[in-house]
Amino acid sequence: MTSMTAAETGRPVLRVAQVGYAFMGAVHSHAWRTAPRFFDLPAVPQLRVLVGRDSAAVSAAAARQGWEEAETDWRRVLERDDIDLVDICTPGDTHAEIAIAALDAGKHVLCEKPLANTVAEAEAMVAAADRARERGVRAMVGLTYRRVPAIALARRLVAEGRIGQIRHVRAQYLQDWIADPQAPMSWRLQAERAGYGALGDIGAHIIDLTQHITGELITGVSGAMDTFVKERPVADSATERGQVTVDDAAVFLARFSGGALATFEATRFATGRKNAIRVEINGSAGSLAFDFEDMNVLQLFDASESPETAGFRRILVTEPEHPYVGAWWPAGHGLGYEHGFIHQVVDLVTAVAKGDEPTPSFTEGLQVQRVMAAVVDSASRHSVWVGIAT
Ligand code: SOE
Repeated sequence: MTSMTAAETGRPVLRVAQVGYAFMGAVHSHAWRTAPRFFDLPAVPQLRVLVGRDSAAVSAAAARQGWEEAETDWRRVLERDDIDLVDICTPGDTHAEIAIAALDAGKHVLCEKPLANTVAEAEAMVAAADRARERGVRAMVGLTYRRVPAIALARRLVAEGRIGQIRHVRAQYLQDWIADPQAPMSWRLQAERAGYGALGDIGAHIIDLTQHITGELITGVSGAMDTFVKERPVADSATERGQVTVDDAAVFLARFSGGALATFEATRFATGRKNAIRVEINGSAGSLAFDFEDMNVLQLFDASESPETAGFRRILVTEPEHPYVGAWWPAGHGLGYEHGFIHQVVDLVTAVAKGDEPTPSFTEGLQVQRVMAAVVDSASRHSVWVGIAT
């Protein structure tokens, strides 16, 4: 499958290069391909080049995922005049290097989360994004779940004051894919590649989501972390074992800038939970609850209703009035994991074409990084309270 051409659409094109083609790369490729087919975009993405280190594998992935060309060196892509945007879907250890070089080369950047592996790297990326902005070049971090319609609706309801002043935020991101001690090593379990474990891979999402929904920032944390299985088999080897150097689970208490008290839990050891992103927010006038395992639903409790009939209402977030939903299927037919990534492309392309600042910005990605670093700091000092400048 090839990308739509400018002639087909009569619109400007946005020529994309994507680095990485595994799980995240495949989801991003699908989003780049699909967004212009359902949304009326001001510019049409063209899937120009897919980049990966293994020549045969990247060529096969390019053909499968709909890219015009394959390339083994991202640096060569930055030298090309026919690339407008670089999408980074690699492990965290390469984010800073690729993103800074791409921005300095005048390419817009979309970078997967977490923004970087350290606060220092994230700060350097923000500085590059600031330099680039002066030349009209945009940067965005891929905290994708913001674009799940039920989450976007939750943010809208909070902003409208529907649940009043926020008292509690309760957030969990629960997976179980390494609960089995025999699950093999992967880059996600190595600090030098991934930075953090559950905290960075999935905790980053709930830090971002809760701040996004409430419109408030986390001002301090007290955390605890553990690595339950410290050594794992190396895939394709009968004898070799590798050291797990990241956290398997992270929990923390937090305070929000509006005064809410919060609890967070990120783990890959919640047996039976596959991708349960659960957020509950209790306000003075009501509550909201979301679980990604039932992602087309948002629960709303309105405290002003008569106690006789009040209760959590299950809102099926599939009406055309709901954020992003109008572009899709008739009411009740539901969206899936991949749609958040498509909506991310829609918002990014729209911002780039209009010259607006896309969100979440690298600055927002840096703030998430600071919260994670504070959790690690606190955990390493036996859960001491660590403040975060807002
Ligand atoms: C793996 O744990 C992972 O793919 C995360 O890296 C993603 O960000 C999340 O969307 C699903 O889980």
